Amino acid sequence: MDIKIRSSDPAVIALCPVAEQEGIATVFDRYEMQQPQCGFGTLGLCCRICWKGPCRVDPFGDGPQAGICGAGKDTIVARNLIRMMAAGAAAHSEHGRHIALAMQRVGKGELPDYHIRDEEKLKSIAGRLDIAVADRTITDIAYDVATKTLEDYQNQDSKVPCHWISASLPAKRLSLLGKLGVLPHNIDATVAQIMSRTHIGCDADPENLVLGGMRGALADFNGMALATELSDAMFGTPKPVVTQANIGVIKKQAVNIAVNGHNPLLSEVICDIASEMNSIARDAGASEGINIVGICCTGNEVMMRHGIPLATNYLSQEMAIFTGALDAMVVDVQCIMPSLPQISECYHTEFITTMDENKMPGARHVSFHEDKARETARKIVQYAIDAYGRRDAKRINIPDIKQTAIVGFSSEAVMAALATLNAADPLAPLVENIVNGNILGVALFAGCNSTRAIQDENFQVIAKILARNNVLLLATGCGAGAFAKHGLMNQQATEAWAGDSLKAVLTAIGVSAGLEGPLPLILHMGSCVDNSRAVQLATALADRLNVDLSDLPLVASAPEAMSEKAIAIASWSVAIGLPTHLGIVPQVTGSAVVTDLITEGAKDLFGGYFLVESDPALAAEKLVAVIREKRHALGI
Ligand code: BF8
Ligand code: SF4
Repeated sequence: MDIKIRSSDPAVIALCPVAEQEGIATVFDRYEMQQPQCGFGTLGLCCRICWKGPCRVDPFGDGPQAGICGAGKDTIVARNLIRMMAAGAAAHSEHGRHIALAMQRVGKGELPDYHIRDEEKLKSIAGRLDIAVADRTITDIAYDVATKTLEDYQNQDSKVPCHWISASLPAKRLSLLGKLGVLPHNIDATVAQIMSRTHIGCDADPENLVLGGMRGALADFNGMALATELSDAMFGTPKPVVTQANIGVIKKQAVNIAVNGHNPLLSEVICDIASEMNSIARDAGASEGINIVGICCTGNEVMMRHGIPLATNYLSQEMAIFTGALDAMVVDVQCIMPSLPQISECYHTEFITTMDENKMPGARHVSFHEDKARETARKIVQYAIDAYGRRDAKRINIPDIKQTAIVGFSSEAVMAALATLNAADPLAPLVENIVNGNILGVALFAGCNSTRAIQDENFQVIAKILARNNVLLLATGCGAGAFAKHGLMNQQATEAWAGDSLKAVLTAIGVSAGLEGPLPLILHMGSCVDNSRAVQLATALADRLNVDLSDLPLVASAPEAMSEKAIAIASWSVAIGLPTHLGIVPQVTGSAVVTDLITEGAKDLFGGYFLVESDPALAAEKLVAVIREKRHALGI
């Protein structure tokens, strides 16, 4: 197998041969075995919505042009697309609900294992939600913040939009979305409505379906915004921290525990307990104690709050086990490959699921509930220590591949860094440098890895070209993981890749903020739910300039988008007005009507639109052109 064409990550290239030698299939082998993938599915033309199906529409016009019920290609493609948006919204919003319910119980004094670690953040959230803070205890404020947040899952008055979206977007954008009828009033109801209107024999109008999907995507934004903000209040708002990324962060002499998934309610407690159990690990022979490493978005969460090193991102999560030195992988929800427990069985690795609604055959299940969080975490860490004793020294193979990364640029951290240049008006230096062209524009990289691209490659190619063109770069999710692993989130990368004027700005801010050098080339804003951080910054900029988000020289890019969550994110990105690049052709091209709707049609409605380009260099050129167009329209 030519591994190079599957991944640009040197750690993957080093470890795939180990898998081959062991006779264990990886995601890259399974990709090969799926070729050729179904053409109807690729075009979005396969419908399995009822048991008369599956039905497929012939894309060349020769065979059937409608399913058995009469649904044509436009209906089928639109229904398939918006069901994916609904699933993404459900996933992010379940995560958010979990955090909100936990915060409500903290407010009631029912969860002694959790606290409000960032009281200032909680108070600022309370202010945004119109909740009084004066002369009140932190727990009372937390209870009210959580309760008001949960109203976004309960409100039945469709004329009253969700609190969080109302508190997060510029007034101009909210007014437009309201006029288009796509402001969600209730996350659960919005998701349920998409499922209902796509049932057989319901909404068949592609435009109406896509607009319904956009409301679902905006519900996704609402769910992720509340998840991010409440997590910050409970676990701390990220600040810049120096750490390392890639598989070389796994240590031979330590009990290595990978936390994989998404929700900080689990990973935060594992980190706390691990630091308390170091001596037990040393007594078991691990001279370096316990080493927690992160994978996927949980990796981003603990990396930005605690500087925990990142082992890898989505597509290479299996590789951590092939090092032979991973003693446990602890997972919660989302983007966890079902192959992992089977691969763990070939090694000494304990694979532990923790959420009762997310079990996997072959895994050890340790049911995690917030009221017994520390006790459960202790049990999990002990399983890892026990597994350490079962390691096979001959199978240990940890490629010494890792890069320094400076991470943790929450919008508060960005504002704090800017405030060192202008305390009275922190946004002023950013605005001035955008207006004078030192910063050409801003690009937010988000989303996953996909086997449809060479892992991490699109991210790197596009980012380097944009940086040369003086575009300020932000990143979240597995995109952020890609940049961290490939050494693009450190100061050396700024020296190597930033255009001259961007470098000067990043250096002025970095030096003044005490980093003794420039800010990193790409600012790490967190996990996937943390895309709301970038929107917060963009909203501040738009308000400051008295324009809408669609007027700003701001673009988004998901060069390796894969999951339903990524589809939801990319869709709300369009809905809030951003030109949004996809490096993977979406499964909609079987319908010219839907394809036009989400590209040209969306531009007329929202200002934002999908820009599909799978060649990364061309994509970068197109994004630079879009940014220049936006500048021109603003007269700057
Ligand atoms: O939420 S970027 S592969 S891990 S979906 Fe998944 Fe995609 Fe990674 Fe995080 Ni986001
Ligand atoms: Fe076929 Fe219509 Fe059923 Fe879809 S809903 S599977 S197109 S009959």
